[in-house]
Amino acid sequence: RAWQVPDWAEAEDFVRRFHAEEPDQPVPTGMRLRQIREHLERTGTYRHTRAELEYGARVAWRNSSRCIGRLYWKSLRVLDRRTSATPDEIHADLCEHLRQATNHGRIRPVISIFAPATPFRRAPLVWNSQLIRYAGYRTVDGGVIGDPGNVDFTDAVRRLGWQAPGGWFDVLPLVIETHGDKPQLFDVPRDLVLEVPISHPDHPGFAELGLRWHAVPAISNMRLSIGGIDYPLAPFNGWYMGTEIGARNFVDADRYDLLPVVAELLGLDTSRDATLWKDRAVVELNVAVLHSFEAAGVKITDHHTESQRFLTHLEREERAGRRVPTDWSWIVPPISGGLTPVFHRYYDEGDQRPNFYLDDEARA
Ligand code: HEM
Ligand code: NRG
Repeated sequence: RAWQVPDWAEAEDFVRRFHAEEPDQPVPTGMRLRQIREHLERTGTYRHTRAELEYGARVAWRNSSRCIGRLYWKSLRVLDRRTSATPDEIHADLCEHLRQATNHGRIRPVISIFAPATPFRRAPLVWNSQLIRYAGYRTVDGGVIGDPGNVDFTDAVRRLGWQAPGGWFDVLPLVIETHGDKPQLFDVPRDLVLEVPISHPDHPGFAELGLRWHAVPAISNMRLSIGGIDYPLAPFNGWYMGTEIGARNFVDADRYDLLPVVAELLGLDTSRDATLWKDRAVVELNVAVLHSFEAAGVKITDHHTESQRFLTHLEREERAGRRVPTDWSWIVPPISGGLTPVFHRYYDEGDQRPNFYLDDEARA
């Protein structure tokens, strides 16, 4: 994505909002606005203060209309990494991000913000969609070993020289690109990847499937946009909602596609759809995911609890006089939708900034 001159109106709107929500700034609003305007005219860009950066990142989360976890938006830890320039520095910062986020299972929401796009320098990029993802390998018979969702990315890192172990849950290397140079590969140190082996409280056979998942979902391919400035590399994480793993990653036909395997383990009648074998299997899979994370002491949430918390968030925001743009089709969980309160109502829609954006430029 080519660099763009930050829009003055967006910068002004952002700073005014920031000062309105957080009064007691050391510099008066008018003075800060004049400063920004002058920088924009002289250099074609401006630089956020740490306080602006922190507020901007938290509000970008608050404005993420697809996120059900927004009740905690104020607790986001912001790591200012704008001066990290080389792939080695960036890799060290990403490792530190994972360390602080994982916190031995007591997961903390964290965002690391790297250099923005400016007229003088291209912003650094990470090609991975998340800091931790499992490789997927196409087999000769047309099947896949590993995560089918990451087959193309896995091909790309192999072309860059990655020696693939060829297993079902191989953590992919990080691909870091700076200044548009050839990207560099880095392994994620094993001790920074907390994983949970999946077992079921009532079905011992479950553990023998050898399933596992990583503790921390850390999205690394979304652009953070604050006050007209783009931060293409700003990986963030919270913790998982069980359904993301138990109803999507393990279940989608173009992911691990495990319902037939689970149904066989449970001895279900799979001869016709109307036996509801898929529904029964998916529920037990979700029981297993929540049970396993809890047993391992890794923070996770279930869709009932999180739906209720999201409605609490809506109430709080309403009381503060703010709109909460919300995308019904992403907020309603992929199982038992109608059993959760988020199903039974309508929401404000629309795009409020700061926010996170997915650019569909092909990186792999
Ligand atoms: C999406 C939960 C933290 C930003 C989602 C989704 C869930 C979720 C269930 C839908 C994912 C999907 O269907 O693939 C949570 C929980 C959190 C959390 C339980 C715990 C604290 C965060 C944080 C940020 C964030 C810290 C950013 C600072 C987003 C964004 C999306 C999203 C931008 C949309 C992603 C996309 O378009 O692919 N979240 N989230 N979330 N969340 Fe959160
Ligand atoms: N469904 C994806 C992760 C998307 C974001 N979910 C979160 N975000 N919980 C998956 O890996 O299954 N977060 O920042 O916590």
